[in-house]
Amino acid sequence: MKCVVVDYNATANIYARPVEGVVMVVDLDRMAIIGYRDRAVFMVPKAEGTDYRADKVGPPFTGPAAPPGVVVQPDGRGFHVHGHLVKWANWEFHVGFDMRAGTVISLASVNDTDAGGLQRRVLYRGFVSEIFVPYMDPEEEWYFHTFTDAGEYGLGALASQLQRGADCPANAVYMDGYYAGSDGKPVKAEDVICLFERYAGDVAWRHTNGIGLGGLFSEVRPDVTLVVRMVVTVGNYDYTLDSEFKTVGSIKIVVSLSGILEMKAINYTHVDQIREDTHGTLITENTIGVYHDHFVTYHLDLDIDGTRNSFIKNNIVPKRNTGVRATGGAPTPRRSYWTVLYEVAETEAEGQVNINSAPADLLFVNPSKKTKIGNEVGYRLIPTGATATSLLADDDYPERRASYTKKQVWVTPYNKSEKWTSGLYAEQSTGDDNLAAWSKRNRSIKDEDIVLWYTVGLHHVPYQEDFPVMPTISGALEVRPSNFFERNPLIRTKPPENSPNCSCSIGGSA
Ligand SMILES: [Cu+2]
Repeated sequence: MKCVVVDYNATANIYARPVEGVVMVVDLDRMAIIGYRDRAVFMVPKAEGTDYRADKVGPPFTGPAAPPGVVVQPDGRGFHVHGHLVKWANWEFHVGFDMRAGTVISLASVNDTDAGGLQRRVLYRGFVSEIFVPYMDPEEEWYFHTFTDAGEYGLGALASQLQRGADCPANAVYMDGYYAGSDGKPVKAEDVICLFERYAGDVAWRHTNGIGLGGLFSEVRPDVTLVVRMVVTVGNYDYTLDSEFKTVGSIKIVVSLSGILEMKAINYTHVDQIREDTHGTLITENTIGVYHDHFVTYHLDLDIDGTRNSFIKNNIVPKRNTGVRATGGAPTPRRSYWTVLYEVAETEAEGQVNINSAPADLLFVNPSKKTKIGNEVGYRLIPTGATATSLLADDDYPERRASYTKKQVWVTPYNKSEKWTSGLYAEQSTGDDNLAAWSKRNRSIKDEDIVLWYTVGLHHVPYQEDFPVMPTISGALEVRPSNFFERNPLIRTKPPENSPNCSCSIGGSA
């Protein structure tokens, strides 16, 4: 194992004072240093200003302060936990713990009140398969900083004990996790998962009517959601991993990044001194925050209203108005518009999508089930920011291991051995056991039990605000009902009690 050297005698921020230029190789079996190289000498950054603990940054606490808030649920919690089975509003799902994947959501189904209260399956199983974090400095002390966090360390094994009232709000309930320690003995990971209802002041649907039968009125339904959260601290980085269930039938999957940058010592104290590519940003004196990526890849075994699904690309394509009805146009002043071209992905090659290449709605449908008016029952994928893909060369060693990061979307037929996208043994992987390698078989994905692999990706160029600890930044995806229900499933949701926005006139007719 390669080891770098830091000086943490004068600060709790162990990443802030690297002894740059020194790298060692440690034989973990012999517990011996078998290689040592001191390539160059750099200034060790100062300790002052690196600590982020409350008693070191204050008092006085001169930072911005919002007044504290409270969560009030006058009727109590709206969800029930039976063992690991959770029931809330129109959702039922199972919450599990895995030392490699962290939280595992399985058997998620949504209740369809318009279909007589039928419980309809959405997700068979979903979890984080890998977090790949390659750094962009090719130098001797840095080239090997290309982490596969789940495969090397285990997200569940590194899950942090959630801080009550801070990591999760006051109305949260907590779950423990258990796993086998390195000595084979069971390890209890206390309070590593929390569940809470979120009242964020958002609107599920609304409309203000101005004219006609009802006159002037507003109908508003608040959006209340249920969040399942785990925080994983992988060395310097902290990932908050949320699955948010919405009454509209969506599951929003969010990763929020905080923690501490990996820092490189340098002799410069001002950007004017820098002539060469330092592979990062000068974020404080003598300190470079090194460029890197975060690729968080989810394994989502969707079962949309049943096991056999197909992957549909509704390609959004521009059209020229021909001006002639016989060719699909209209004799109007409009010159262009867009329309949707429906495409079924037959095999895995057609299931690989770079979502930034062309506009399309990506759907997972059950071809054997249709709505009353004939649309295929489905869910669509909605990427929400953070859609970066890897820019590394295909023949670069970390990229061979994580070549799937060239595209955000892969769809494969379910195979029980295909769980870990960088391979079962990610650390030793040479790329022959990863998602891209499996997909080379180009199996059929039409009307099969298929799996969506989605990668949330960020190119992280550090900025000074990321020091000494980084404010949270997020990326997400959502899977949302799309012709799954016969209509808006919230249409018969009762407005809140005593709401001024429930079918009450807010003025006279226009
Ligand atoms: Cu980062």
